[in-house]
Amino acid sequence: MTEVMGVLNVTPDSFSDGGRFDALDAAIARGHELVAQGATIVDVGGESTRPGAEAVPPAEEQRRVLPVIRALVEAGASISIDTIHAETAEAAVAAGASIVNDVSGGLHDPRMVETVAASGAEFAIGHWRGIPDPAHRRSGYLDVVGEIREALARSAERAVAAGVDARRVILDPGLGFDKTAEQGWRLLARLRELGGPEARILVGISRKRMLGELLDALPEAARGTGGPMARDLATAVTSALAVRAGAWGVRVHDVPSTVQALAVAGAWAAAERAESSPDSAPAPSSVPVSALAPAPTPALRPGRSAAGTDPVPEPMPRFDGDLIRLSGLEVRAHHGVFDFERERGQRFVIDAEVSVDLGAAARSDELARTVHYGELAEAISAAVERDPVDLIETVAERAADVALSFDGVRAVRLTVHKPEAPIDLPFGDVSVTVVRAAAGSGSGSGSGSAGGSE
Ligand code: PMM
Repeated sequence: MTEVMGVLNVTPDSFSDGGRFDALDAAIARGHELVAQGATIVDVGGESTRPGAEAVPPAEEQRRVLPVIRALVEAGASISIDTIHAETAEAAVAAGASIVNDVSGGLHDPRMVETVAASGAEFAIGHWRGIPDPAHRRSGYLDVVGEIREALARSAERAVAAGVDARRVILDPGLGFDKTAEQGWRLLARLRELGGPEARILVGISRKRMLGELLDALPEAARGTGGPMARDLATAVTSALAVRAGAWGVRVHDVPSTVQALAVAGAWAAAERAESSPDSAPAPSSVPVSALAPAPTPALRPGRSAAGTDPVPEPMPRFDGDLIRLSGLEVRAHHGVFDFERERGQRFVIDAEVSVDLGAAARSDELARTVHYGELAEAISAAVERDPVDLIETVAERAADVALSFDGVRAVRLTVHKPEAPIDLPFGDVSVTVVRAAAGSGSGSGSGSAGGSE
């Protein structure tokens, strides 16, 4: 499902809302409106991070955001707190926020990573090189995608070392934050390369200058009304393309336009799936926004193209459309290369996603037309408990094979975590992921168990 993060800037100096929502009631009403329009998360911020914006002391930031968060959480909304201050993050999570959205990725406030770890919140890590410089004097990159991927990985490692669960990390390229428009477009074009295949990538393009620069090059009569709202159509189109390119979520000011763009792209993606698998065509009228899944993504192997710069794409099993996700399945088993691992056994944790058409089951409400998740859990558990092997790769392969044997399963992405692995350094988790397609599923290369592992 695509996450649509609706922006709620509770700031008098906000570029985007002109300060209209700085009064408490109006801010809460705006939050409700964002949810009604289709926002799955409301991103509440009390300090603008836009270039040139005035710094706000954390106490004032909290005065602005905390009552809004409490009221929206009370009404059942899912909230992220947009802050670079640990103190505000801590108070916001205590008030009910479930995501800390830090555009500095924990770099601005040295206490941030420990605070997020202790709070148990999800952590959206933005790429940042300091308080954004409107003159772009810090926008020099030799390889913008590679450098930002590495910087995000470093920030994520710091967070995990401080105790943040790696599965709770979200990565954001930080468009507009010390990046030129050209660099921003390159990042979008290679979005999937910013993290591993499991990474959740958040894109905040909304109303940003890179869109303004693009629109300024159009004939005047095509540009619309001017002002930040004139960028909402371009925001919606770019956000839908970003999701198609692999984004997990998009952060936007104008939710309806993006929800509409996602619905269009979702209908398109559903039709593509129907074309590749005629029996599973969903009724076009029932395509939800969440049907939009990233286009089949080529895995990247470290080779180079003839031009010498671009990674060479390798076919991967097609893994889009409806999914059943089973996560955190705990199994005790005796795998590993050391004798003590074989003797004592240890905990393995499995996350599995099976790609299966859920349309028939959803319409008929019949269990027989879907994958019974209880049976799936038991089958995977039994496959993991089997005779000991050295590698978690082997365990993952066995479990994926079992998942593929369920009727209707077209592909499986399965991760085996070994959180108690014998590593002599502090670490959060180690895991392997395999992605496999059913033979004859029409997925990816389509011949037998095709796919890659990381
Ligand atoms: N951009 C702004 C603020 N918060 N959060 C995330 N995760 N990603 C972004 O790109 C981002 C953000 C810029 O400020 P605005 O709210 O005034 O647009």
